[in-house]
Amino acid sequence: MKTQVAIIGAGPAGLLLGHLLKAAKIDCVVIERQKPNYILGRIRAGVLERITVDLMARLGLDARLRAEGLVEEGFNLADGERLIRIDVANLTGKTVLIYGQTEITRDLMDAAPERGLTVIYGVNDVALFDIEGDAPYVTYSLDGAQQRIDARFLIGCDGFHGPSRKAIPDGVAREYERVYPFGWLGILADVPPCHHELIYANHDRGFALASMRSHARSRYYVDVALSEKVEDWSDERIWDELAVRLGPEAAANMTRGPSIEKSIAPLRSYVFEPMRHGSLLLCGDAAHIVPPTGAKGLNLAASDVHYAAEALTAFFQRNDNDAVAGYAARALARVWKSERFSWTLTKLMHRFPEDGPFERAMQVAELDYISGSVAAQTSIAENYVGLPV
Ligand code: RFL
Ligand code: PHB
Repeated sequence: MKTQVAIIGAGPAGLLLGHLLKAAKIDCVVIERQKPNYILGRIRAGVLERITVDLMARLGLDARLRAEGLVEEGFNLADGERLIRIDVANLTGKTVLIYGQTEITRDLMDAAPERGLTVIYGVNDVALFDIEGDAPYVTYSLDGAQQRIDARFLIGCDGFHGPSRKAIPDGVAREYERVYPFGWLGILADVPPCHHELIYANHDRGFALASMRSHARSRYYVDVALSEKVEDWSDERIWDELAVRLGPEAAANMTRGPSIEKSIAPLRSYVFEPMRHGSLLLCGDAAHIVPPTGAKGLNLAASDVHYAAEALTAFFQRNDNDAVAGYAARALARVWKSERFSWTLTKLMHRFPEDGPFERAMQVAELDYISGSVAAQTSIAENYVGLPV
């Protein structure tokens, strides 16, 4: 098969990019290891920045998101007893939208056939070749048969564990990584949220987050040591822990119910440079990971895809090579700022095993400062709502 752009991975990054390229009349094919139902079963992000909503609007795929998404004007930091509200709407003039990654992915998947976007699911043994030249190609097997796609560009949208990043030679690559000594145990339940806005809590017993997917579906997290097993956490144990960590006001309004999903996600900060090598561009989790504190991962994937679509459109429509050459620098400038914010919020809201009384006092002092400073709240709000693209 021959195409202009071969995209590896049909998560939000790969599907969004495929649709944007199709809209720009650029030929592309997406290949994906999993089947659609598996992808839709992965419970992940819930908070969308403007860039992500705007891209869906540009594609004309925002009808369900506008109808079902919850507009959030602020969020809260909890410190034991008190709630510190960050009034995002008043401080920045912008809002975020609660709408699950699963739903965005479903909207993009459902629209693929009618937009002529080819997505090949269930491929194995994906390998990338000749990425340093002008005629790269990707091979894979499907139902036991070996296949090959020749393209002008390959785009790695295959998440943290995919093969694309690994195709870039060690000699040109640079990795930055911080692995955190805890994970987030998440629970999804069909119960009303305990609060109409998100609450990120730093309690003596550890971190907790109250989030939601709708007025009838809640998403909660507590941080746990990496040695913990999800089987050791009954629903009741999680609800008990949430009630303590989120503070009395949230606990009083919390409705308990059976979990419909429960999993532990490890926390990591990671950046891979460069995000382009020759004819291979990386987008989303394939190039970087942020800890979920601050809800930046999916939104960074969206901004990468926006830059990549602009660069590829300039190349194919105007013979402009410079935009592709500049892709990595443009994307990384935004990536590093989101890495900084996610890391800062993670440090502020979690207990690290190595922390002593001094570090704890610094967290308390910082939360105190934030609670009394419009400048500090504005800084947090403008990062939370999404930095300019
Ligand atoms: P994905 O979603 O991992 O998709 C990559 C796709 O590539 C496929 N793939 C392959 N395909 C072919 N061949 C191979 N060899 C392949 N290997 C892999 C995979 O099957 C998959 O379909 O990456 P993408 O598209 O870059 O999207 C990134 C986001 O998924 C991720 O950043 C967010 O989910 C992170 N995240 C959050 N981000 C936010 O913006 N807001 C949030 O509120 C938020 N909450 C979260 C999160 C991530 C979490 N977990 C579990 C990691 C909460 C959690 C708990
Ligand atoms: C979620 O709703 O899953 C969620 C919300 C905010 C975060 C991370 C995850 O920072």
